[in-house]
Amino acid sequence: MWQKENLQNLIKDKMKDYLFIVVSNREPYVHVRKKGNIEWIRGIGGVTSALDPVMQSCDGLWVAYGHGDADRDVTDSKGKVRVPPDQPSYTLKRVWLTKEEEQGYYYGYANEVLWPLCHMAFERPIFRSEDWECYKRVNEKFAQAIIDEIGDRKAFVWIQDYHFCLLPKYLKQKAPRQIITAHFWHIPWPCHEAFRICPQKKEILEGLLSNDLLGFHIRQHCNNFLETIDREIESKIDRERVSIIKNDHETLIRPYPISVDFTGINEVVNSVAVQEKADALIQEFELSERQVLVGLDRIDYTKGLPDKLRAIDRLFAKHSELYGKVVFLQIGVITRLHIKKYKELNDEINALVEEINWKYAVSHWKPVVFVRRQFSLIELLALYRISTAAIVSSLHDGMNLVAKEYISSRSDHKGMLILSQFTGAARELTDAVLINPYDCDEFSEGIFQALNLTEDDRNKRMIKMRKIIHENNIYHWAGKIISELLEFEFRD
Ligand code: GDG
Repeated sequence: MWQKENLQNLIKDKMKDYLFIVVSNREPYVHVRKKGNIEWIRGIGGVTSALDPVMQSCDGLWVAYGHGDADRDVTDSKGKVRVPPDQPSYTLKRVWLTKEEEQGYYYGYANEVLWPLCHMAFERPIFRSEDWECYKRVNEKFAQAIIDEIGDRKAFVWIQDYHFCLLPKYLKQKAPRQIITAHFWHIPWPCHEAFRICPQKKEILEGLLSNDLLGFHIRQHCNNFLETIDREIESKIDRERVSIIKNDHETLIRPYPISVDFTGINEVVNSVAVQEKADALIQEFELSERQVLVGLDRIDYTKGLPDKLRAIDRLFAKHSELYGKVVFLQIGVITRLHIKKYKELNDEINALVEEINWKYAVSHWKPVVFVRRQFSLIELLALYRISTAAIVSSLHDGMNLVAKEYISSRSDHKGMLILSQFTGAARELTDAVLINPYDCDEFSEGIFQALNLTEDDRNKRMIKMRKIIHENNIYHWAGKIISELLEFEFRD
């Protein structure tokens, strides 16, 4: 079984003569100014939570956009700083972007085109040619930042996500013999019919085909990608090797389901700190003697938050015996608020919460508590542990790490996961209560079922799911990708 130590050893043995570089938009650590002092926080989001333990194991270089208001104060002249700040073990190199670049590349092309294009959530992408030009410029800027670090060395570069479709192409153009790239696509890859509307589709696909290895969470996303290439790009598809050959260059296409640090979570979850935080949450939100349903999502239209609230509404409409006995506690951190759709979603959520509480609340009890502050890891684990069940209601999700964190945190074998069948995680976690978030009746029935499971049933299902995540943990994910990456040989 892959654990932190295997990964460390693999990297120490095989990577020693090379540079190992991870590139992502979001940085793992952000420096901010608070009351005149400089403080640091961990970046939130799936990619960061997944890769930080991997980088700590191998002392690599992480290249990311530096957006904290004190980021420049702690870096050297090349934008570099050692992290984690309290236990430095690898280097973070920050790339600086202007407001216009952030707008066009991040909010514009990445999040108003590629994000809605790849998620089947029926949100229309907004194509603006100026955003595309900006996206290309920023990809070029990242390529130059990486090339500056590599010098005359050889490097394995591991690119994260949909912000960097053109980065592999630029890197290979600048240093064809020195770089081998793997690219992991953290969101779904849609069917060809959905993708073909994109005006820049050919350049995006050609950019991605500059990679040596291209990974998705599940086989279906790989198949969708192969079909897209088949229909759009002149190339040869090798179905045996599952690869695409274009202009004598081969790109391997592989499924790697991302996961969480199961062992790490289990080491922390039984601590006194988590127990104390659990008690504090019970007191703060008046949860004593009540069944608690929990949710934790970025506020994003793909996460199905209005659908989750409507299912809660239906649950109370059908089951008045639950009044006063069940509370739904949702943590939701606001992201991408500069995008109109996200503002509207936020308003829609506020209105739904207010309406549900107005309908059902009685003295000393309201059915929904919506908390908008960011939780620390300790609080997050405490939240998971006080629950009867957690609800993940994504309309479409590459994987969903909250689902896997939740299962990992329940070393007591209690709790239950109510999980949308449209998440990548649903492929592995078949013992969860699987729901269709679009079907309000079925969804609310699923919640009711999860509240009323026998202890024995709960136990058996949790044990099975925990075994799966214990084995397919984050080190397994990273280990598989890095092992495959190391098989490539640099061109002479
Ligand atoms: C993308 C894909 C894929 C959230 N709020 C807090 C907090 N978080 C952490 C969670 C979890 C992560 O953020 C969210 O990860 P998800 O996987 O659920 O979702 P995305 O951000 O959309 O991630 C997704 C992922 O990439 C990885 O490939 O699974 O499909 O969309 O780790 O715990 N963490 C803390 N406080 C919060 O308030 N500490």
